[in-house]
Amino acid sequence: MTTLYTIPFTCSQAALIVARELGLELTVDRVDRATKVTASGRNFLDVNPLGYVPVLELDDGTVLTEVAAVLTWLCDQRPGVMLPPPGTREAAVALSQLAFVSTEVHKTFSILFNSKAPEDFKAVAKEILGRRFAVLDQRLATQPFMLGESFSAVDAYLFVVVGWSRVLKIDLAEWPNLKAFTTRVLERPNVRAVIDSEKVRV
Ligand SMILES: N[C@@H](CCC(=O)N[C@@H](CS)C(=O)NCC(=O)O)C(=O)O
Repeated sequence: MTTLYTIPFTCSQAALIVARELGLELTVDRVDRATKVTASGRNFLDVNPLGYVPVLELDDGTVLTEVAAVLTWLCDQRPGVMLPPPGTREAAVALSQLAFVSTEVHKTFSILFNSKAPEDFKAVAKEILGRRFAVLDQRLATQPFMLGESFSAVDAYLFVVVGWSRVLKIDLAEWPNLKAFTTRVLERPNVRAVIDSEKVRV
């Protein structure tokens, strides 16, 4: 059985959403952020020496890190449902959007959560994030989801990272289409179920 290592309310939530939407069965092993010991008692640093989630450990022992790779692998188990079929032009667009969410949005948020980052650096990061939000807002002005009419793995990832705005008190009013997108995704029963499951202590 494939194991997904998670920390609640971090980017690993996107993998939980995608797995649930696709009806994939996974063993979920939660990582304690402070001790890096998992709920099953493993030293998570033996799985990923960098200590971050998500990590997918496949049944043959292959270890996959990086949200974009983890989501792509999950989607490849049900090709064409939450990402376009591999090798198509649409798949290249999807990869470009996954990479954008990862490198331009997620990693800019990471600066804002870094307690060692100086305040003036955080102010610059916030400004950059605003410019990225503007591009997303424009994209979502003409279509409900990042790749068009249907909910995809890109949306799951974007939803999770943009959700961190609430914690950081970044008001999304300036980007109404992006704000409406988060409400739209939150209405999905599978998304609600994942959020509720992450609130439960294990
Ligand atoms: N480059 C990695 C970054 C993953 C990442 O930043 N994970 C964060 C949660 S969103 C994490 O596990 N941080 C370790 C910690 O909080 O201790 C990816 O794209 O998956």
